[in-house]
Amino acid sequence: MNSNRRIAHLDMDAFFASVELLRYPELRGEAVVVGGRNVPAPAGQGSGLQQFARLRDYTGRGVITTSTYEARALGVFSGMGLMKSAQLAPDAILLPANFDAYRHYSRLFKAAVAGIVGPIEDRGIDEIYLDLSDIPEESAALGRRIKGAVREATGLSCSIGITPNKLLAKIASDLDKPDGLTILNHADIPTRIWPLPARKINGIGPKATERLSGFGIHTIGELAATPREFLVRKFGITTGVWLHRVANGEDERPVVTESEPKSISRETTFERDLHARQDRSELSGIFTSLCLRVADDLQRKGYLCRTVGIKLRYANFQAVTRDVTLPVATDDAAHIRKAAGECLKRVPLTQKIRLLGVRTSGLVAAGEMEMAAPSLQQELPF
Ligand code: DCP
Ligand code: MG
Repeated sequence: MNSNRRIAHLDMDAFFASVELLRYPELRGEAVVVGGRNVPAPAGQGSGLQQFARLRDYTGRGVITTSTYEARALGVFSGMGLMKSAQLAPDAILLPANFDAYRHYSRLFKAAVAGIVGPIEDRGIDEIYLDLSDIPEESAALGRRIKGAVREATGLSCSIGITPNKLLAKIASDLDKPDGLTILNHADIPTRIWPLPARKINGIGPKATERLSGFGIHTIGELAATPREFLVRKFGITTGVWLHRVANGEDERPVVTESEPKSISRETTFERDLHARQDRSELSGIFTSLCLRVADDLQRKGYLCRTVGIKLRYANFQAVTRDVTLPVATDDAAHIRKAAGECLKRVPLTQKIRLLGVRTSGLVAAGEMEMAAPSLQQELPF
């Protein structure tokens, strides 16, 4: 075990709500909730607080995406139904979600941190892991510098945990929210980690929490004090051993920093060789589904492609590829299907085929395209 690792977890504070406050600074200090569907956008700047919808005005089945700490003090949190939360905080201000803006600020804070520590592990829109092991600077000073860079780049606050591993870092970043910086070592586990409820461990969900509490295990400390053999008997070898390890603050997972992909592709080898004419409809269905899956991969990873290509392997194992460059970058399955279809027209189809693939390249981050498009730029950033 490498006991010299220094891993940080950084999580933005009330992220979506805090981004909204950049746009509407007059809402600072107010209980504000983001969420719902079809929530009207406020009328515009300069018309005072009257322009904002209140939670009590909402009817529908929408839920809270996030809330400011002032709203949380009234008992309204992520995931609660809006109408139910209106009973607790009728005067809280309700804003619709604005995902383009959240993605924009997400990119900004990640770039600011990467500027200090190098590659990061991206864990979603508002959290990252960092491996600080090779940086000589002392933890508190480095943590403050990272927080400063995030604030300078975005105007937003975040909370950071710096500990020997990812498991503890994730717990630590949450201990002093908002605007927290929590530095823990193995020696701090009994006092800082063991008193916490078991569900604070990333991976112990509601089901496991309930089962554990059935055995009288509520805190991480109680879990650590439970014999490993007991946990293995009740949860099976993998989970039992894992529960015992995490309760003792052990976690060896590396911080995984990946570079940008160059291409995104899907391919499939058929169960039997197919012929372009006799098996036309079957091939066409497979082809379309490959395009759908590639489009889905692009959308999930947040890229648009400029080039679409196909790969074919014939029954005799000979392979051919063709590609086409699009006038406008896309992540749309129908556009990809059309371009890939054009490629298909340019390959000989007399032989049977054993493999078909669809590949997209010339990738651009979807957000960067939005920023570049003049019509959208006016809406971004605030
Ligand atoms: N989010 C969501 N649905 C949820 C929880 C969160 O859409 N059930 C979104 C809104 C949050 C963002 O993800 O702003 C980040 O989630 P966090 O759990 O980190 O919550 P916050 O950043 O809002 O608050 P905190 O200060 O507790 O991190
Ligand atoms: Mg957060």
